[in-house]
Amino acid sequence: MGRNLIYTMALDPKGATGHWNLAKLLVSSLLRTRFTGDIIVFHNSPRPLYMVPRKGFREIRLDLPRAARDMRDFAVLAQTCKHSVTKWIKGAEYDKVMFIDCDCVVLRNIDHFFDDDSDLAIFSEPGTDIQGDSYGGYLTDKEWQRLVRRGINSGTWVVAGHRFDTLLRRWRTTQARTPTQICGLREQSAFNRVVLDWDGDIGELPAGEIALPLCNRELSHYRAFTNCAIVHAAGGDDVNHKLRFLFSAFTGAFLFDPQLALFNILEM
Ligand SMILES: [Mn+2]
Repeated sequence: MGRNLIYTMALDPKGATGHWNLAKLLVSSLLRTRFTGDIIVFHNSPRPLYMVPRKGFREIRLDLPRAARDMRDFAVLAQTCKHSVTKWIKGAEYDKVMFIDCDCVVLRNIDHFFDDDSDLAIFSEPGTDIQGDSYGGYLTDKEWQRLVRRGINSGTWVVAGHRFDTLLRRWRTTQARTPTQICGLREQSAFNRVVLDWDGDIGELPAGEIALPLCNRELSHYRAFTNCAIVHAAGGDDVNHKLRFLFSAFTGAFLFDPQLALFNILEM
């Protein structure tokens, strides 16, 4: 068995710290749950995530490919960086590579996400149709009319290391094309296209272990997300809103005890 890798992308507008902190919550949650693989965070802050290095964790400075014109342009550029990392990550060195959006925390160990035999494991969101404008921007007309399938989230997937380059190259070239349908999220729509055309075994990440409580009503029940392995704050609009929610998920999972010791220290 080779080594596994998780990477995420945390880019902030100049002077902002929102995504930097989201990534830190995510990495801390992975380390607290004893993830056994390597972790890489790409970020654009001069400040390191941790003052004390963590074993198996690396941070890489990455700047936007060009200056952003406005906040919307910034978000598009930042999302595009998800598939621009083959210079730093050599997929063949790993058994599996997982991408996790930085607006996620893990509530328990996710080593088993890497056990699947398929060479691409994805998360199809419950209660969605791939024709939604978040997923279906690159569907053909026929698929738009007839394909029955859930939309695929581009924020959590695992690929076999030897196919990592292929996946990212296809994702990048697809996204460079003009969408063929109504398209809200171009990066995620391009990912859906690549999965539909994938020439290999496709698996689903463990059912019921990924929750999107801020955008998916199927999983919005409190128990549904507190029992999940990954909580993904997709659709949480503003970064501070996501941070507040994920901070509460993190503290609920890792800093809670029935005597509320931490709270009582702070509220002496
Ligand atoms: Mn996300």
